[in-house]
Amino acid sequence: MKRRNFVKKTTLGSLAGILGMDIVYGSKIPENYTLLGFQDPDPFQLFNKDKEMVVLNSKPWNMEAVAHLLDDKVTPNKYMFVRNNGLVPENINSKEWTLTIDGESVKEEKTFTLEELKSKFEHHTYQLTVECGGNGRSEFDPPAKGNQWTIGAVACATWTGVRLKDVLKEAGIKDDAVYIGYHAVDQHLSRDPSKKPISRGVPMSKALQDETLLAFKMNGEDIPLVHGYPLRLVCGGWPASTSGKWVNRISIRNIVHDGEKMTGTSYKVPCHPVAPGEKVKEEDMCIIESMPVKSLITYPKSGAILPSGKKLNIRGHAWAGELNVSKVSYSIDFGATWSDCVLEKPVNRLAWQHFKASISFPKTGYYEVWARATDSNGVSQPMLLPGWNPKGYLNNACHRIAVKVA
Ligand SMILES: Nc1nc2c(c(=O)[nH]1)N[C@H]1C(S)=C(S)[C@@H](COP(=O)(O)O)O[C@H]1N2
Ligand SMILES: [Mo]
Repeated sequence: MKRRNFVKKTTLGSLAGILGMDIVYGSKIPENYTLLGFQDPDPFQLFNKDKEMVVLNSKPWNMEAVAHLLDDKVTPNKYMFVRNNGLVPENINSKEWTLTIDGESVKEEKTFTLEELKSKFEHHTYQLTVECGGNGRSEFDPPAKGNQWTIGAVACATWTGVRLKDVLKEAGIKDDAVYIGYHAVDQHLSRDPSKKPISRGVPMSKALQDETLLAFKMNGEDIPLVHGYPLRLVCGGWPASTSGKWVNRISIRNIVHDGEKMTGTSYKVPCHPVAPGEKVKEEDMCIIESMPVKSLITYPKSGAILPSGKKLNIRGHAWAGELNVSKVSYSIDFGATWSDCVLEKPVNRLAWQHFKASISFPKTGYYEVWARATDSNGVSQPMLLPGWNPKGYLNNACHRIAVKVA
C-alpha cells in the first residue's frame, strides 16, 4: 500500500531493509519509479486473507471464499470476501474522520467526528449476513458481465456500531424523506475525482431498522481497512452494495438516491421474468431490495469420500434476506426426494442460521448432496438456476456437493 509515496519518502537504506538485501544500483533509480518488488503485492498478505481465498480481479481487488472456508458460525475476517468498485483508500486518519448527515430531507445538516459518534450514541452488536448481489453470477447462461462470483461472496460477521436511525434522528428527518444515500472516500479506478466508484442507498424503512448500523468494529476489532475502516454502513440481508465502506457522508433524500450504481441497470433485475438472453428496457428493471433465500453446505468439502456403511454429517448456513429461514432440506437423489435438516434459530434478525443433517447412503457409488432452504413466506430455493437476468444477480440456486461412497 501507499507504494508511490512510499518510495519517495523512504530512504534507500530502509527500502533495502524491507527487501532484505542491498539495492546495488539504488542511486540510479529514476524519480517516482516504483521498484517491481513493491509493485505486485500479495493480496492475501495485503488484506490478511487466507491463501485458499480466490482472487477474481486485481483492478479493483475482488476476492471470494470457497464453501468450506465459510464453515464458522461467525465468519472470521480472513474469510470475508472482498468486493471493491474502486481503489482501497490509503492514509486514513481515523482521528480526523467525520460523518456528515445532509440531503434535501435533513432538518439540520450535522457533522460528527468518529469520537462523537462513539460517545454520543448507544452501541449495538449484531451478526449480519452480507452478500454481494452478484454472488453466483458465474452460473448464468447466457453469461453476464462482471465478477464471476461462484458461491463465496457472502459472509456473516459480527458488526458493532451505532444505529443509523439514532444518528439520522439527531439531525432530524423531514416528512418527505424517502431514501438515504451513502458517500465514501474511495477513488474511482481512473483516479478522476469527479467520478465516484459507488454511492448507493436504501429506502427510509430499511435505514430506520434497529439492525442498520454505522459500524466501527467487525468481529470485535477495528474494521479491517479493506472492509471499510474506520466507518461502514451495514444493511444486513440486502445486497452488500448497500453496505457502504469508508463512509463519510449520508444524505437523506426526498427522491430515490441517484448516486453511482443506483441508476441504469446496476443492482436491478427485471420487474417481471424474462427469457434467457432477452433485452430488457431500463424502465422494466427494478432495484434489488431484500436478498432471496439461500443456503450453503460448508462441511464436508465437495468431493468427500465416505467409507461404505458410515453416515455423513453435513452442516452449513441458510439465510433469507429480511426473512427468516423456516426449513432446510437435503436430497441425495438429484432433487427427486427431500429430507429435513436440523435448523437453528438465528442469533438475531438478519443473521444466517445453521443447519445439519446425518445422511445414510443406500450403497456405494457417486452421489450429490443438495441443500434447499425455504423462507418464512414458504418460498424455496430453485434447484438449478433462478430466472435469468441481464446482469447476473440473485443466483440463489441450491448448493451441491459431490460425495463418493466407497
Ligand atoms: N465505498 C464503497 N463501499 C462499498 C463498495 C465499494 O466499492 N466502495 N462495494 C460494495 C459492494 S458491491 C459489496 S458486495 C460490498 C463488499 O464488502 P466487502 O468488501 O467488505 O466484502 O461492499 C459494498 N460497499
Ligand atoms: Mo456487490
